[in-house]
Amino acid sequence: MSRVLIVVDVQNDFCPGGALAVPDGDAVVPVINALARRFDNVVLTQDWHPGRHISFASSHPGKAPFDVIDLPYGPQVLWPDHCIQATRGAAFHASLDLPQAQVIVRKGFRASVDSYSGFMEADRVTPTGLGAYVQERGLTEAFVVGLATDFCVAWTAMDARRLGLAVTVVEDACRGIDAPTVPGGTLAKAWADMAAAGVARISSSQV
Ligand code: VGL
Ligand code: ZN
Repeated sequence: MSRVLIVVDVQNDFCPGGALAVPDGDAVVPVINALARRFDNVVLTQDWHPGRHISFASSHPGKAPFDVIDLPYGPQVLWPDHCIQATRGAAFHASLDLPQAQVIVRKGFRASVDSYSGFMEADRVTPTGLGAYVQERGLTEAFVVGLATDFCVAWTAMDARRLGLAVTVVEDACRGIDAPTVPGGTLAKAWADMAAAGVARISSSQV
């Protein structure tokens, strides 16, 4: 099988001190750097929002981060402003050391639609191009790592399954937000949804 490592959103705003900091988010960096040495194919995703974005609570008067609203494409969790195009917060973590990465897929750059997945925007019809890339390159097995486990990692992993790839999430190379927007929190739900979709879950020592 031809393997690809998909490194999701290891950006300053998702690390401690960032606008949407994932607890312990920067702990994934050394794990991912080491893991990536064992892959011929490495792809990065980068959350890349315009200054006003539909996923920002600041775009909806009276709403606060972690409120959920209904949009034409479904429910949308609202977030603090984050990963604004070409800001320091949107940059990759300075210690992420992946010179071998072949492709950087930016997502969430349309003001009126969010994109957790590296493959398909939240409207579920607009592709990013990553699906065509993996198919044209003959990549059949995806390992997904990065931030955040329960949003962009999970959505990317499940979309990779929909494309027919074998998919594994490397748990110690991910960290989650665990938003209280669903009973039991979003992290447990994401792991359950991924398991139901046939996504495998391992630690980096098992890769
Ligand atoms: C993400 C929330 C909003 C993520 C991106 O990378 O998981 N989460 N934008
Ligand atoms: Zn975002």
